Amino acid sequence: MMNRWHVLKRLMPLLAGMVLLLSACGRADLSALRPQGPVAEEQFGLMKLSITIMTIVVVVVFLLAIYVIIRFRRRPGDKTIPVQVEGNHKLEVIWTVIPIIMLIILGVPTIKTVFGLAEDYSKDPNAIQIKVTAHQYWWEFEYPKEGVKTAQELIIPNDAVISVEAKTADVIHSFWIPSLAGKMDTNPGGNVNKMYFKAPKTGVYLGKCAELCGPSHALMDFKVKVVDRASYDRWILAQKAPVAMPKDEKVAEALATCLTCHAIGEGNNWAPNLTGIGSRETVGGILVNTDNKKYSNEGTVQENLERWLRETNKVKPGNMMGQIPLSEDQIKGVAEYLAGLKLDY
Ligand code: HEC
Ligand SMILES: [Cu+2]
Repeated sequence: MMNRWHVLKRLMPLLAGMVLLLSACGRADLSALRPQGPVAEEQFGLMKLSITIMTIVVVVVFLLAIYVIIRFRRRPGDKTIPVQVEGNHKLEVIWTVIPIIMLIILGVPTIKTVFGLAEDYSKDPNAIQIKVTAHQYWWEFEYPKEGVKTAQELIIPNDAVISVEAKTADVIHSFWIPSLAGKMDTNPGGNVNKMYFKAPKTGVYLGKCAELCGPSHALMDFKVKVVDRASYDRWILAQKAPVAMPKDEKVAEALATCLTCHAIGEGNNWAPNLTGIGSRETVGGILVNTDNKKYSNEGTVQENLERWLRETNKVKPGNMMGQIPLSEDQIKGVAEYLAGLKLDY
């Protein structure tokens, strides 16, 4: 009894560590194991089904193996050669039929779900149409019907099917919102891959790039913000409203450089559209905007914008913006202007 307790005490830290590790798997905004919409739920259902079947197989095979090893072991002094069995009709039929039945149980729902999830809503007038373009290392979201383009933060209503057409501007990436849907690869060569999902619960969900795409792959995060229909409509309108340029001449001058790549308001350009950047959840998808900073990637919008401009290549190594040479005054001024670009919705 004492002895067993001793062993348990030594295992405690390990067990505690595992509990901690596994508890992180439960984040509702991030985990495929806590689905927050019907598509993710179906995918989770398939995971549970296949894990259950595989567990049964492992348990049965191990029990049989252990039984055989013990029951037919060589006993001390026994020098005889065991009976050599060749072919057993009954056993052969059993171990052919059981796997076939298991494959059918696994295969039928899998094929049904996979084909169901491939349904094409890209022509459905009631669905929200989103064109996703993956870039090293950021996400572009275009709403072709509404004429709106944004980056790093996908705003969607909670009452519609979201139809996604995903492509890449450079290398392979993969579009994944673990607790809602995915993954969907974006392939070079003009490929467009389609998927759909629904997000009935309002809230903010974390999205990821799920395909190693370069040094900042792990930082290629995005947010999905699910809002009610009225907020969504307000957001679309706000996103299309004209945006005032900075009053301060020095700031306007510095901003002119930025606008060779970015667009603010109506314009169109290849780098992230910065309209409403002051009211987004993040800067660059990875610096989280918050007023009570806890982690090193957090700060106020102003702090995060300054940090992005001050050390662009440190925040996202290998990014396509690069370090723009700016004075400390310019950094503060431009960041202040951008932080003030807020959308009411
Ligand atoms: C050479 C083109 C280029 C120039 C010039 C440029 N940027 Fe960028 N910028 C980018 C690209 C590309 C990204 C996306 C980087 C990434 O996330 O990997 C980006 C990202 C950003 C982001 C984060 C966007 C988001 O959606 O969260 C901000 C803010 C930003 N730039 C501000 C500026 C400002 C301010 C200037 C001018 C001082 C500027 N940029 C100049 C190309 C450029
Ligand atoms: Cu990527």
